[in-house]
Amino acid sequence: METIISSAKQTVVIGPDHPTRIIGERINPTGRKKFAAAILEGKLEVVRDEAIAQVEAGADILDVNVGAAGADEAALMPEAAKLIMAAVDVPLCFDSPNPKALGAGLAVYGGKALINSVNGEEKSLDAVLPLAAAHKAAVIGLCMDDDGIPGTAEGRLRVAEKIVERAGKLGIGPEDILIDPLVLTVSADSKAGLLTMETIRLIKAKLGVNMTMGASNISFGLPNRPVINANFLTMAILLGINAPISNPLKEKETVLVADLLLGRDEFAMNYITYFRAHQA
Ligand code: THG
Repeated sequence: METIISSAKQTVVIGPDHPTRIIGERINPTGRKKFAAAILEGKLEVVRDEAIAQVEAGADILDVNVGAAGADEAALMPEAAKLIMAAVDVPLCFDSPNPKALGAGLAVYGGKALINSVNGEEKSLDAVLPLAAAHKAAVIGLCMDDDGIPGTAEGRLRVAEKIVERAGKLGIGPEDILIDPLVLTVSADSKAGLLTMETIRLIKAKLGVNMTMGASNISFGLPNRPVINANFLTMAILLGINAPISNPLKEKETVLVADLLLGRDEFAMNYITYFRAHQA
């Protein structure tokens, strides 16, 4: 199962026989007052700077979320995309709950994008899957539906199955779907991490699809977040997450080491090459 994403200049293949791909999370105003304020004022240089920093740190794909409170996402998304495409070569992942913003980003994009995201709600399936089909984009499917986020791995699997089935009816194959098991913070529910991991294992076994997740969600509200994120990422990669949404400035090494230890880095070439390029 290979998911192919591209920009005008680069192709990224996601799959079990490839290195784990990092979808850089940092173009996102959530929890970042200055970044949100800059976006609202139309100062999109912050977006470009964050794109360059993440690619230098080893991001393979960039998530683009311009959803600051009060922002006109449908206007900002294509502007952000154009700036990012002019600055870096990696493919983009358009992240918005607003189908208009997704469509506006896709309209200016020169490649095969990743859409973040569709979920099992009828409204979402009806709005987002046709966009993915029309633009021949791949899409992230969140394991939640009209009844909310299921509290069991089996419940989340059922939502994933529904998304795959409905996508298939529009000609979107399972290779163009990344399922997100959903990550909630472990500070609010001590079983949140475990439930995500059980869900990854079940969905991998039953559907065999490629998978993503918002890794940093696990540590909201806790001190020393990178160490929590790193351990969680390692476990999730072992179980089948192959394209986590994460902070490459903090977690690139974690991902390289996970691949090294899981036999996905022959002669440790990726690990060694990264350290040659990044050591002071
Ligand atoms: N699944 C999918 N997409 C997603 C998520 C998901 N997109 C958004 C989010 N969740 C993943 N992205 C982030 C981005 C940032 C943070 C967490 C997840 C984060 N930011 C710091 C904060 O809020 O405290 C701020 C960092 C800083 O100040 O530098 O934690 O689950 N499909």
